[in-house]
Amino acid sequence: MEDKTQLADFQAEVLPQLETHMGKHLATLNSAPKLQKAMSYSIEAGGKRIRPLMILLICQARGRVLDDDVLSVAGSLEFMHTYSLIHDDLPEMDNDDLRRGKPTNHKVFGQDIAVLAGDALLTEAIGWLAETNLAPELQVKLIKNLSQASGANGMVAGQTGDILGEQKTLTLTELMDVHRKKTGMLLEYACVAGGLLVNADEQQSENLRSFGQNFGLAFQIYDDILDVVSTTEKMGKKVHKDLAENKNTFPRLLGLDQAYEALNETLEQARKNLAQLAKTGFDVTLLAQLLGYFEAK
Ligand code: GRG
Repeated sequence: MEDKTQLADFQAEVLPQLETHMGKHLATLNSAPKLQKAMSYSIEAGGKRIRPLMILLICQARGRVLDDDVLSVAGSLEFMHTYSLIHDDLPEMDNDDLRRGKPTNHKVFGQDIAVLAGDALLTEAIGWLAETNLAPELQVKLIKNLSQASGANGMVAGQTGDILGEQKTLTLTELMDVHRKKTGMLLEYACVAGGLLVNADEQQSENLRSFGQNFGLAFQIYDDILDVVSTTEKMGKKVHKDLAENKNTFPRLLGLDQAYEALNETLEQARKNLAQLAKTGFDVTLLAQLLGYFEAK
């Protein structure tokens, strides 16, 4: 079991800085009051902040000061992620009433404003990167990577595959492709962005990207396992949730034991990535502690 004490201290120190930084940036937008409130509502609703945290952890691992530019790159990613959640919750998609323990954006502000709040967060996520004091070439690389991770061949493609896949049982390859795009690519981007911020060399960048991919896959397998081990009522009987909802999940395709095995193998790969990074001067202590997120609950 990973010791998470130092990671908890780090989170307690840097996440409030990130919240303040995002709040300040939102305030500079000075948009129409209802739109402004809707954007702030979903950002302030919280969440684990795993994606920006990964960027901050990679900078910490290389001793880079967590200055305003680093916080902006981290905040920009959280804006992108939050837009995806607002849109995912809409009646036309998952039709959810609750997100981050609060009523969803469209429940509070209406569907029209929720669509627009998501659109604005998406656009501002990109624009924010161009407003940093980072070197222009670095800004362009970040913008290109974030656009690719979230756009027509990234997260949006994954969401499309997920929606179309609801009509049928996906193969394992198809399921992995959907998850890699829908959830994995933003986590991978977090590691790529971290690498760019610490000026990683080719081999380090490759290991960071691979760590992000393995983290993303583990994140999804873990999420699916949590889904199946929780139960839900159907016609008065307790049944596994994913079976009740006929969802495409790893445990459904592989069986629960095999899904746990796949999770452990993926985590092992992620640890190997960290071991490689450690050989080239990264202090991976806290990044390793982040893998404790996947402990059995
Ligand atoms: C609408 C374009 C578009 C994309 C939506 C990410 C996504 C695609 C949908 C989210 C649906 C979902 C519940 C996916 C499972 C894994 C996941 C991404 C969970 C949410 O991320 P967390 O757990 O959330 O990091 P917090 O609230 O902690 O930020």
